[in-house]
Amino acid sequence: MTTGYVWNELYGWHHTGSYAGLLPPSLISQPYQHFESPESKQRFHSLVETSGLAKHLVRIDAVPATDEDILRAHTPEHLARIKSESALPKGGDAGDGTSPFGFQGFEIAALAAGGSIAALNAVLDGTVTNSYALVRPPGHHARPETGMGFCIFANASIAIKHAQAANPDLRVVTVDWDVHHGNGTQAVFYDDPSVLTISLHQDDLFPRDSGRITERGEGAGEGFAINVPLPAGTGNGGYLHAIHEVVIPAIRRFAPDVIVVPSGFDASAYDPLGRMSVTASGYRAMTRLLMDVAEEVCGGRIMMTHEGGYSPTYVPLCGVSVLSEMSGVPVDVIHEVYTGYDTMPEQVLSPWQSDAIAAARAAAQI
Ligand code: 9RB
Ligand code: ZN
Repeated sequence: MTTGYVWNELYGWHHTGSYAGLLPPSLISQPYQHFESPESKQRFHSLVETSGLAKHLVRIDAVPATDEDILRAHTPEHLARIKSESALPKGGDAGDGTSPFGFQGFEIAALAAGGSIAALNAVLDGTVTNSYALVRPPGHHARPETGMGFCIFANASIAIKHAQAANPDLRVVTVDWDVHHGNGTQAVFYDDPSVLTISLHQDDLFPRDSGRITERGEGAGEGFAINVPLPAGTGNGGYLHAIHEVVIPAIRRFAPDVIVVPSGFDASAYDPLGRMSVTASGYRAMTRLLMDVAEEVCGGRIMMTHEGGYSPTYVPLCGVSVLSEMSGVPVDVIHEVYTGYDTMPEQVLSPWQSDAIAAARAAAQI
């Protein structure tokens, strides 16, 4: 078994400017960084190198997505606007006023989409069994007509549509474990029965009023969107229960050719933007469960593409835990640090979490 890995130094150069988290700098908000800064991603890549994992992975080169690739998921107006703002000396914003990018941000966003394309291609052509695209900027909030939530282009969707252009029969399940709703991926495939989108997320966090269990797809795609909104505070017990109760049965029933995971580590106990309690070992256990069901239905084929995760110190541990599980390469250092949250009470499945998961399962008619 081999695991592919994408990283490009330019992902660290995507420039979200001078903010104080999400606030523009002012006399009451001292200029600092935007939440979506390079830190967590660059440090994740550093740990991939320093842990020794990198030498066991197959490094995959990102190639920029072409206009044709991007236009499979986006409107010509969105692409044109990003290109023109990207040519301005101070860059622009992907659509909602909180998703800034710098001069030539278009080129980096196209390289992020291209990294996801390359990672999925490598899995589908058998170069590797599974792969992780550590790309930036993220993509799962980007809708056909706009970017939002720090996302410019819909990286996972663009990769899936690229693969379907070569193989129109390709059927895909997406399992989005970022703490926020994968609304963009859902929107791209909402009327499309060839892609089952599943999102686990903190209930009504971001975007607001999005990701409810009543959102199930439309037209030919009805029943091919599944949402599992989880109460704030959910930890490993709740997440693993949701995977067992909803995600695995849905994947078995759909029997995809490949599983794509928009992978955010902002459901972690240390994340400043989410209020969930997943730990590195929780992310590792979710990876194991997805690998087992992938083995059963699609030859183990999984591609993960990076989304959110804003703890500079903890994201690398979650990421390397996932990559260690995907590749079967043990990384001991993970077990020696930051394990305190693994035994906290919030890791145990609560009745209100299991009720929420049962409701999501019933809505998905599983
Ligand atoms: C808006 C605001 C946000 C936007 C994005 C995130 C996280 C994204 C992520 C969190 C909060 C505010 C639109 C504040 O990690 N996705 O995976 N908040 N955005 N004010 N307004 C008007
Ligand atoms: Zn997120």
